[in-house]
Amino acid sequence: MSNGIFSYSNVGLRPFFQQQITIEELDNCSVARVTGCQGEWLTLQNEEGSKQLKLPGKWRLLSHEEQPMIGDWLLLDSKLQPIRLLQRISSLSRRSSGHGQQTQYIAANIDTLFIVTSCNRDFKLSRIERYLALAHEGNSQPVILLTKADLVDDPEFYRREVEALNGNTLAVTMDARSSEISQILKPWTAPGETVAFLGSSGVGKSTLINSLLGEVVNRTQAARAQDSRGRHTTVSRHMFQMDDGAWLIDTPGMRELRLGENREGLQKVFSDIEQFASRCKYRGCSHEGVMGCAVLAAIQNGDLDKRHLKNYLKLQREQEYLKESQWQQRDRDRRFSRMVNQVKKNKYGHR
Ligand SMILES: Nc1nc2c(ncn2[C@@H]2O[C@H](COP(=O)(O)OP(=O)(O)O)[C@@H](O)[C@H]2O)c(=O)[nH]1
Ligand SMILES: [Mg+2]
Ligand SMILES: [Zn+2]
Repeated sequence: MSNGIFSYSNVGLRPFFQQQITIEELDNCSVARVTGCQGEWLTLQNEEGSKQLKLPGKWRLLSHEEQPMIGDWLLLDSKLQPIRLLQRISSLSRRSSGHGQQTQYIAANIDTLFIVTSCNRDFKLSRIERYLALAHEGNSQPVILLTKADLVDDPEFYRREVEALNGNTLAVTMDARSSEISQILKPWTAPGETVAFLGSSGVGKSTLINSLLGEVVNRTQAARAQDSRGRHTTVSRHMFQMDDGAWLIDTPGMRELRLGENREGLQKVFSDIEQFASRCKYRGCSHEGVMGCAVLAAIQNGDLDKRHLKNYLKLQREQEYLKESQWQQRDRDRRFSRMVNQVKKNKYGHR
């Protein structure tokens, strides 16, 4: 810690987490925040400072979700070996692209998700809605940071556009290089707060983080490497603490951010549509034919925006496709294990 004083509230150990530790554990164990992940190596921060820990092998057998990610709280025994993760208050994940449909976990226990987009080419309401759904899906509070306000004539136009989206989203315009960034972002960066930055590459995430940390850091860039199958994986991820302030998490450049399984995100961002939909004549209405469709009627009356509906249907289809492919995957797994059992039974076991 930069000020030499470590207090759990300073690093974000809220009552929500404290309550998960038994009195007995309080006596014998300690808690540390996972501030870095690099393959099987974790960087942990506790009252004694920062240390590296190699994750014991049995942890590697757990699902991705059950393994530590940055932002997690880890309970350690007296020998500083990990006992268990504390239940997360939020997590940020996305589905990776391609056939695998694997969920990729980005960070845990994020209080505020800064969705960064610039007031120019990058600005797309439908993308912002997707990010908003992602934030709600993971249970963090989104705030839209509109950078490069210095490069457009009317930055307020962009702010109004965002704030007119369903759900009263908060948006702030800024020049990410300005010396006032710490002041502008202060409402979300009090001690113990954890914030993450999400957005396309080039929109100013690193510039913002550098401004907040008060130094030029290159360390926000996640190192990339290839795993044994030649796929790109991010091997290194870190969070950084501002002087006496919040934890900052940069997210690796993500071209594609697809929603996970959880429908809550969509429900929040598109609650207006879902409200109209409950009045459609037919249950399971696709809102694509006019027969008794209250959603299309709302569009006709100007109560709903066409783009908004189009985006909703698109994101919904994506999510349905995910469910289907997971079901197919499970089905395949089942058939495979039946086959294996059969082979074992017939004693043709060894290959
Ligand atoms: N004029 C202007 N340039 C900016 C602003 N924010 C970022 N930049 C520039 O845009 C480029 C990309 O910024 P960077 O922080 O690396 O984006 P990142 O990929 O999101 O981390 C850099 O050259 C920044 O100086 C801004 O608000 N105004
Ligand atoms: Mg960057
Ligand atoms: Zn309908």
